[in-house]
Order: sequence, then C-alpha cells, then structure tokens
Amino acid sequence: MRLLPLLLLLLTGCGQGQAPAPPRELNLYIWSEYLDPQIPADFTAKTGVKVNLSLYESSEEMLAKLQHAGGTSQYDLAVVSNMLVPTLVHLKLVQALDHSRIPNRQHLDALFLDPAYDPGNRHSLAYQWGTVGLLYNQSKLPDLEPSWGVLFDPSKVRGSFVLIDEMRDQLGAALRFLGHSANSTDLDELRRAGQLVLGAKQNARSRGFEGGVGGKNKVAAGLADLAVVWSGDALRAIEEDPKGELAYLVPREGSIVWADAMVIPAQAPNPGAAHQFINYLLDAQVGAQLSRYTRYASPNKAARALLPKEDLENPVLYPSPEILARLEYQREVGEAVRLYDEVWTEVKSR
Ligand code: N2P
Repeated sequence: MRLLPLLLLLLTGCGQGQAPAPPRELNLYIWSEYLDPQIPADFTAKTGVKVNLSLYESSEEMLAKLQHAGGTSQYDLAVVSNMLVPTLVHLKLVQALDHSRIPNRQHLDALFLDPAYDPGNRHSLAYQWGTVGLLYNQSKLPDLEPSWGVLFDPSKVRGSFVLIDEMRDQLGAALRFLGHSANSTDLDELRRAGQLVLGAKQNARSRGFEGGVGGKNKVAAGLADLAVVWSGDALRAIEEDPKGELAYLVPREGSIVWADAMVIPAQAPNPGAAHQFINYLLDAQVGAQLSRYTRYASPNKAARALLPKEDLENPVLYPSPEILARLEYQREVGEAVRLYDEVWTEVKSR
C-alpha cells in the first residue's frame, strides 16, 4: 500500500475493524432558563450531536466550578458574563476560538465585535444582553417608588423583597444608590455598599438572596412583593402572569447593563461541537428564536431583523434612550475584584 492512501485511511478513521466513532456530545454550562429547549433539539436532529445541559445560578458558582480541579474538562461550551472573560482568559480557563469555524459571527452588532473585554473576540462571542432592575407586584405595591431605596432605605421599604445572589449586580445596585459607579474600585465606597446590602438582608421584610431565576419565581408565586432580577426573567414572569399584576422598573439612581458571552473551556472534550453550536446560535433564525424565548435583547443584528416589532419596541427588552442614559455598562474591575469578594463574603456570612 502506498503511503498517501494509508495516511488518508488513518486520518479519516475508515479502516477496517475500526471501532465506530463515539457518539458526539456537547456539554453546555449555562444559566438556568436561558435556552429554548427546541434549539438544542433541532441542533441534534441536524448534526447528530447530543446536547447535555448543566445549569448554574450565579457567576460565583460558575467560576468556582471552572476553577475546581478538572472543571474546565467537564464542559465544551459555557455562557458567562462577558465582564468575566478577561478573568477566565487570565486564569487560562478558556481557549481561543477558531473564527474560521464560526462564519455567523458576522451577524453580531458592531458593538459586540472586537469589544474592550475581549479584543478581536479571541475568546468569546456575545449571547444575549439585558439589565438589572426590580420585578414587583403592582397590586401589592401600587405606587412603588422607582428607587433602590425600597431595599436600602428602611423608611422606604414597603413590601417583602428578594435580593439577587450575584455579587457584582447586588453590590452594583447599592453603589448606584449611593451615587457611585457600579464599577467602583474604591474600598470605602464598596464597604458602604456592603453595609447597605447587609442592612437590607437583615431587614424583617427581606426574603433573602436568590440566584438566577429564584427571585422572579418568588414574586411570580406571590411569596415576595419585589425582587432584584434581570430584565428577561422579569419579562417572562410578566408575560406568564395570568393576573397581569407584575411589572419591571429600572430605579432612577441608575443600574447596570450587562452582556453574556459564549466561551470554550480550556480542556473541552469536544471543541469541534462547541464551535458548531456557537455558529448555530449565531444564525439569524436561531438567534431570533433564542431571544423570543429568553426575553433578553439580542446582540445579533441579523436576528433582530426577524424579531417582532412589539419586542423591539418593548423597553424591558430594549431600554429607551431615557433609561439607557441611567445605565452603566458592567466592566471587569481588575485587582479590585478582591475587595468585592471580601465585602460580599462579609455580607453573605453575617
Ligand atoms: C437567565 C439568566 C440571565 C443571565 N435566567 C444574566 N447574566
């Protein structure tokens, strides 16, 4: 046998007696209620790659999982807050993307191409974006003041409330209430923000911290009157509420606009399938289907062109210029993350 055919045979794995290729699987690590189950089902039907979902409820939980020994070899793809991308790169927890396998990345908005948090999109591509705000029951709190004071100023607290178990978002809300940046790196500002969150936690009306969709579920079930939540989860609760009593607001002191990104963990067992699924999610149709389900804003302009007008005009999904002016884009804070960790641990442990 000549060398070339032999090589081909070895490379393509079609030799006689060769074991059949193992079934291809994709392990996806993602926030809960953040993917239309029909999307992985269609992807499997199309490609034969089975998608297994592992869910998480907070960035702290996700980071701990990836940092744990062997953590990065458990998943092929993760959807994470984009402000954490520099940290994940720095800690070598993610691998560079092969852009040649993701032609659909061209559908992303210019805003999400070559972003400051990941120059050249070397390690990440955008998934969805949204805001941090308050989901509340209008019949229980008819004239709710649009202020973070309803959590942090005891004289303004009206109903029972749930805090969000996400360090940067919850401390960010307190920082904004104090008139500071949600990206503050000032120890005194952070300490004061921590004291406010601790005060809220210890308030008799507090129903504690919930990660992910927990706060939204408590308000939807009538177990709390308001909760710090993300816009898409809020909108899903509002749209699913049979009584039409729920509403979402962005407090007047301002809040956070965040975005999530897709990354491939460093030791992903099947990076090929991960690239394939990223490209699939960035398809215009699939991207539109994704945002129709999650009720978050799409960073994909080709997908947005397919979304209904009511969605594009819904200020919970796409904040009006007036609301946008009060929002601050969440950024990585470098070394100061230690201060956040310290203050947060203090708040959570007391
Ligand atoms: C969806 C979670 C949204 C992620 N349930 C917030 N970064």
